[in-house]
Amino acid sequence: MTCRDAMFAALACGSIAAFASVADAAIVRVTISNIAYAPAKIAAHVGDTVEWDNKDFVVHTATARNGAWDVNLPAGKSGRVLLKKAGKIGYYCRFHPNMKGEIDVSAK
Ligand SMILES: [Cu+2]
Repeated sequence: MTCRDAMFAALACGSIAAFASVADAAIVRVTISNIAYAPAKIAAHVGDTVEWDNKDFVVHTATARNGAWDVNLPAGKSGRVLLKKAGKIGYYCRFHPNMKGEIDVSAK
């Protein structure tokens, strides 16, 4: 039984924190509505995935200013990126440059 299983089974696991940092990559969700990212600023860890959920009726993107990724987000669709490096990454929408977001990626 893994530590994670034990947490669900018994609500107690002494090493859950250490275990979680290795195995439990999170999905950090950002909603897009009314031509804006919400929340605009998020914090995440290396190995986490960011998922943008486009609730608007127009296409958006999440385009990293450093060129690391460019996620196309058709109307009503979602898209993901895996965070591979620590550091602050600013991003924007190629179609609506006023749409701005930031991800503060910390090491594990
Ligand atoms: Cu857009």
